[in-house]
Amino acid sequence: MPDHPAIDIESVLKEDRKFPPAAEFSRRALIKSMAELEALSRRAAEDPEGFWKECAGELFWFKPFTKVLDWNFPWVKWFVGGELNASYNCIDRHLAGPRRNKAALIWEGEPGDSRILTYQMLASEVARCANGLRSLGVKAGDLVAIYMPMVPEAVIAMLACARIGATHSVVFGGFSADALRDRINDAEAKVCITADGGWRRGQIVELKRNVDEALKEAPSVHKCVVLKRCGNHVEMRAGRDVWWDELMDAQKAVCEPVSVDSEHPLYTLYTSGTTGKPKGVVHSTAGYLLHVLMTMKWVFDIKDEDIFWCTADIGWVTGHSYTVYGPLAAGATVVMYEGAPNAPANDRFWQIIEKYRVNIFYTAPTAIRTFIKWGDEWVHKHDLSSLRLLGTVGEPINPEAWMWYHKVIGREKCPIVDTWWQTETGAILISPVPGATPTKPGSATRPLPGIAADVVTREGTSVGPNQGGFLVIKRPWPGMLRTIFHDPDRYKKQYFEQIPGVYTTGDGARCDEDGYFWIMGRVDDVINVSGHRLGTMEVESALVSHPAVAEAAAVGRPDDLKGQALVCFVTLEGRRKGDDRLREELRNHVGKEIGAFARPDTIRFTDALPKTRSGKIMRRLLRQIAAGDQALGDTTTLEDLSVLARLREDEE
Ligand code: 7RM
Repeated sequence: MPDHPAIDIESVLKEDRKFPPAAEFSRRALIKSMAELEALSRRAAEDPEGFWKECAGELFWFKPFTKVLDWNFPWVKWFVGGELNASYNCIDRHLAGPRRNKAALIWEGEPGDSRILTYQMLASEVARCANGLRSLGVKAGDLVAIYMPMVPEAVIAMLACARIGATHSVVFGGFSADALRDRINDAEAKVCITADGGWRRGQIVELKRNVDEALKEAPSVHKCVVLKRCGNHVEMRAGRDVWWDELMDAQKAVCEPVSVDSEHPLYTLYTSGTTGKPKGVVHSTAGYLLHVLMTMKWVFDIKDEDIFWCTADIGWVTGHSYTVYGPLAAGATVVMYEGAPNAPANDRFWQIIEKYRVNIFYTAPTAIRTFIKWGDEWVHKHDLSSLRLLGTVGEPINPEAWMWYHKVIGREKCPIVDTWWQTETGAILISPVPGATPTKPGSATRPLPGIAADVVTREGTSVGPNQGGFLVIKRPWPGMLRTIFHDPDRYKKQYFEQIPGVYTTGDGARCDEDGYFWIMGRVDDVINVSGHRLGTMEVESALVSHPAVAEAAAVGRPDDLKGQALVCFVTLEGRRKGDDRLREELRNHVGKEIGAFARPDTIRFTDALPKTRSGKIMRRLLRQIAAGDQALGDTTTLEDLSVLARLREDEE
């Protein structure tokens, strides 16, 4: 573990704009005012267990729990003694009323094909798949790897696992054979579900070929189910590989759900740690499901008539929580899109919103910055008037991008929920509640009811308003991770031993005079320039506020004089080229926005930044490049390897 010096991240940027929710939005919202929200938060703070117990009435239980919380630091159990089934909660409970015939899934393939599954259709498909998995020997407690494109069958497979009490491990379809192999082996998955391929920018991503490669060194897998999506040629290994269609066609369309314990592991999901070795975050059934369901209501204000679209791939946690479990537990209609945002052209997302009249749209700041770069004309080609609420997740959103989202996509009418959470937290912890919270561009605003977030020093003492520090959570919450698969020690060390008595998020933050949280970036990325400890977010925000800059990443390079020198990697708007004059202009701009001490020492122009597959900038790699390191360590989570090669080519 990196040792964090007694942290004091200095906060250097000021943002004063404030946007109250429109009266019309508040009037129709589930939570209609700040007074109502504050009452809920107060109730939760005074009696957390009573509060969550009341919330738990929103789930359907096969057997009621006898105790709300069992907190044996750092091990937690929620809703002790209760039994339920996640697929029952996401499907069957909606079949008794009019939701039976409601669209659960509106799916759009990249080539333009589309499918709609009602809740009843989803029920039948999930039952067939559950029976199919059973026929392959999958039992409660077994692990199933899912390596699929963004197609309805991926959701069906997840829910089918849940139905029979199997724990799924979804591996993002963009991962390589090696990355897939490591994840399968760590999970010791018995069965792997995949497809011949998936569409991405008109090309076929050959998933089955990667699976074949991975399974050469993954002895735990004895069966592989293959969905025909693209029709590309695949090798089928006799005795191991079965076609999805052939397996499912032979099954009955009903399947009794298995009643599992509240704490039964619903899924594991791998996230890359700082050391590179992926860790399998384990989520429970009851606590997780309750937390995603409650945030669908509080944060997304979900209504029966809404069409909800979260653009995240199901290979990462946002897809699990806000394409699958959250919306379906709420009985909502979700949009799911298979391909790239620029296939066939840069307006694909806007075309989809117009086509299905999407009401709630949830995406990542990295995507928003890309849309800005592509130009407003792509947006203006489409009627986005159906949108009533916008959301972001994944990174701090710089105020520039927030304002663009607000004006160009939201037509200044839609509240923006900037939602802070992590794979480990399971669901959203800090976010505006759209009918209540006035928003400030760049702030995730306040913790949700029942969430005890704080900003503290390394010793665990709360810091004052507007002082930077460690973002921590002081009490357990239902959706929190339960352990790291096969590595309980790492769970303890990484999250509960950095700062005494609390959950450490690894993010730096400050809390302003209104109790609003401003996430300043990962603590490991803090840059120490002549004793000033700078969060990456603020330097990057300052750069992006310059009209020539599309995206920026700030890192430190060892420097004898200053401790660290500030190195900024910058991509420019449109076709603009960088030169020394612009370099000087950008240095001055940051100096003016933040202060002379924060003037970047080096500005490097690049056509792209290295990012993870979920769009987060990989500052660790940039740090190494800035320092001139030759070996870059683990790069398996990198989205586009060629970015690195290009970055190193134009090293100064
Ligand atoms: C959901 C997800 C978690 C990390 C987290 C932060 C960053 C996420 C925001 C954010 C500022 C946000 N899971 N992060 N959301 N930073 N504002 N609204 O992203 O496990 O992949 O990443 O992402 O650093 O710790 S994750």
